[in-house]
Amino acid sequence: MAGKLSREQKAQLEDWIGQGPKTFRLLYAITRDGCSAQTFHTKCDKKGPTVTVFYNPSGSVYGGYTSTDWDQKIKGHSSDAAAFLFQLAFSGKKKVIRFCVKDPTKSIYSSPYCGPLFGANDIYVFQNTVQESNGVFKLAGITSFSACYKMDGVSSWAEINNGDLDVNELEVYQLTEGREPDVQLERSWRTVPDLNNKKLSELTAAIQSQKTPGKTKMAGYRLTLIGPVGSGKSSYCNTIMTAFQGRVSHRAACGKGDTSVTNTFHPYSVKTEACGLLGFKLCDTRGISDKACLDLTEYKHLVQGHIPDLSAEILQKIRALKMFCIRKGVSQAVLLTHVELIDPDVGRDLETVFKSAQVAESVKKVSDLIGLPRNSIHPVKNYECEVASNEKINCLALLALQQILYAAEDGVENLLMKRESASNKTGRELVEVCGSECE
Ligand SMILES: Nc1nc2c(ncn2[C@@H]2O[C@H](COP(=O)(O)OP(=O)(O)O)[C@@H](O)[C@H]2O)c(=O)[nH]1
Ligand SMILES: [Mg+2]
Repeated sequence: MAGKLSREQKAQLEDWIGQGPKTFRLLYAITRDGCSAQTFHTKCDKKGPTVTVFYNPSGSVYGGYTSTDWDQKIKGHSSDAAAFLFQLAFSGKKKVIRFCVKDPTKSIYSSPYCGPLFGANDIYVFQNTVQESNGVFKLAGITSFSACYKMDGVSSWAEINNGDLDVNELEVYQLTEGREPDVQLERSWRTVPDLNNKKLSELTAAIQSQKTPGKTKMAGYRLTLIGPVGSGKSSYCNTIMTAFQGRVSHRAACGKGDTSVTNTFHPYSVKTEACGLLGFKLCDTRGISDKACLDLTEYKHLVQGHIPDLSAEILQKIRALKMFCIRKGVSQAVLLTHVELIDPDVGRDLETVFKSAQVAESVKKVSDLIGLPRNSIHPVKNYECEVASNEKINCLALLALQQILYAAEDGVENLLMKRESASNKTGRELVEVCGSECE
């Protein structure tokens, strides 16, 4: 088990601890090992520097670092001037603060009856054993504000832990000097064929021949790309057009900035010499930012066929979108863009994408965040600096497109069945794709 801490979060901790890169070895995880003071000490005592991390149901991540040993035999405080508490995320959003120790003589407290305990109950996590209920451990410990740690930047524990000590996971990692080796899984996390020209021809042929279900009068599938500004929605349109036309496409305007380069809802048809217009349109939308909440009414108009300007949105609202799409029978998938930036190996060779532990971790994270199954999440790398068509980039983009079209087909089949059973009701046939920016 690799643990839930992302590479970016590990890098932040390394930065705070100083003295170069560290290897994080997961010693203890309450979902795996049970939440018990005894197990914590059995697994974590006398292991040197450790980091304890709490993950709560609201999406907050926080914890404590100590450079000294946990040791139940001490039955008291240990001194550690290097210890600190930290915050890595609050309510699903990145928020990084380090809280330095102000009374190093009381940095941590070891006792056979207690789980990890920092300060004079600055975080007193749990006693004895805690049972899990519906995926949540109610730790029922104590959090004393600013007893032995300087809580600069927050005014209460509620700004760190959302007001309680409920967690879905608590992990303790042992830290040793030296960089973690880049992890390549022994077996691919998704079985896919090699990304080569042969596969590219197969994918192109399969997508070109994919028809909309015969009984509908629909002209084709509309694949609407929704996601944050800069997540790569317009670039994905270009990547798909590149894959079919054999040279890099610039039809959709792309770019970086706070506001969207794409100003309107723009449907792109794809034409090939062999087949003419293909049976889908890629609908590029303005990016959504987190400056304001998503206006769900606007979105409803969008999925019901009207074309408004999308205003701003916050990520959590994607879950509301998801539920809305489920109710409307709209199929959904996620494009995990910028995949080559997740893992340097993937950047060097896109072929390793399905063997990369970091990519697998990101797919899992997106799946947890949005609440869609992992097989609805498709890693892609868009054309960005490349000026020539590349079979691996094309294959990855078309593998995603093919799965999205399958989901669309299934969605329409469901709608047709519904229509048959409620004969005079009209159905709507649409496919939704949520763009997602990887970390
Ligand atoms: N490295 C990398 N850059 C990308 C990728 N996708 C998009 N970009 C870049 O990210 C920026 C924003 O992309 P864009 O498609 O305009 O995002 P949009 O706002 O979602 O339409 C552009 O500079 C793109 O070149 C990707 O997969 N990898
Ligand atoms: Mg755009």
